[in-house]
Amino acid sequence: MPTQFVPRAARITRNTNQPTAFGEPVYVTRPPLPDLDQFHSHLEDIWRSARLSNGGAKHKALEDALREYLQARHISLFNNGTMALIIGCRALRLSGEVITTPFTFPATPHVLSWNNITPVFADIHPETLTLDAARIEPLITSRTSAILAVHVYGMPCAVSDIQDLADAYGLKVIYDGAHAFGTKVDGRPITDFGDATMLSFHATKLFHTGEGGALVVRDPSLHKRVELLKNFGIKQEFDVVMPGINGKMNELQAALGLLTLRLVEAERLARTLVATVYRERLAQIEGLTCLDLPPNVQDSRQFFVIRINSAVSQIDRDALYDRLKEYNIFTRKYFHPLCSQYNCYRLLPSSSPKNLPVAHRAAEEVLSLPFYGSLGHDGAHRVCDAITHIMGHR
Ligand code: T4K
Repeated sequence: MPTQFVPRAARITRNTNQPTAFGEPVYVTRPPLPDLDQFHSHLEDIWRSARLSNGGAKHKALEDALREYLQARHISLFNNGTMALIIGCRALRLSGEVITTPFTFPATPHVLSWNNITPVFADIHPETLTLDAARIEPLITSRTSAILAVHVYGMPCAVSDIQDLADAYGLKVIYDGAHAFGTKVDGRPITDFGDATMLSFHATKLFHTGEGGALVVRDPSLHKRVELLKNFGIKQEFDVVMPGINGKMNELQAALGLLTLRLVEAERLARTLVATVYRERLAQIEGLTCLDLPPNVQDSRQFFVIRINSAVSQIDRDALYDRLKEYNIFTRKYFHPLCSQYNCYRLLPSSSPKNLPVAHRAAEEVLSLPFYGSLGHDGAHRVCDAITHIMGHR
């Protein structure tokens, strides 16, 4: 009789009484890195051509590869995601006020400030933690020009509801998709929604170019404006048509991207295995829930986020964050504090905590766990051992 297959997770019996600390610090992420010899070979090409920036061969090759991988109509590469978003707002000619989420990285409202636009914070949805479409409408004024929503942790925003509102009020929609590389909704690429979507290729991202980013748009004339704005507004030699800036990705970044793109699928698979261990083990803990994406969504696998309900659990999120350091595990409280709590935004009328109760609660409860392929099955179990030891079983 053939032996029945027992998944490895089920075979391992763990002593959760005395978990040991990791020998090396375990951070929230670790970038997938290509073979150094392969990178060296790209460097040799670059050295031979003496073309280091301004749309060289590597840049062109990466742009083509990403356009195909992301099924994007028009893509522009940038030196970082923040610059892509700054230029996206500029190219869409946004002004006045833009409605956005406080539950994000500070770059999101900052790009509005860099465009002399006032961010207006709306509360988030209690389950998806993305901008709550039902909270947007009451904040629309005659000064509102757009909605800037974030696919936070790769969770897609309520794209249909947001588009309906934008259509009804004549607003633009721009998405911060820093966490949503490769996310799909019902098989449709996330970059298909809204007027423009920014992607971040920072070292901490699943797909990265060290520093880098992109803006994906659907309208060809918008794409032309973005391309001009990211290169000083230069149309051709002796002809500068608008006050642009320098947002260009260089050849070294693009070369790294060409190699990293080949690692994405394997990395996503390895992260899926880590996520499986986390989900199985952490479900046993009282007051701890894992953030789940709907079944029709292909997960970018950028983050693994848990929420701690301190009314039920034995300790709160902050205590767990601190105690995990004893095991050499460095989690992150993405995104606490809220952007509306920072000095530069806290005096805005929309920053009042009474307008943002769901976001305030989420910011107290979320914790991003170490999440990268090389953490592996055993590493994921050791993280769970530590959490279980600190928080206790159900
Ligand atoms: N919008 C949203 C919603 C974003 O989350 C971000 C960036 C942006 C816009 C802006 O996109 P970019 O302009 O950055 O393209 C990190 C990243 O710097 C930032 O890109 C990212 N979001 C944010 C969520 O995380 P920090 O300050 O938390 O990074 P840091 O240096 O503490 O790194 C976290 C951990 O990652 C480290 O403990 C170790 C590991 N790490 C980090 C780096 C830089 C590595 O292993 N290797 C590395 O090279 O912001």
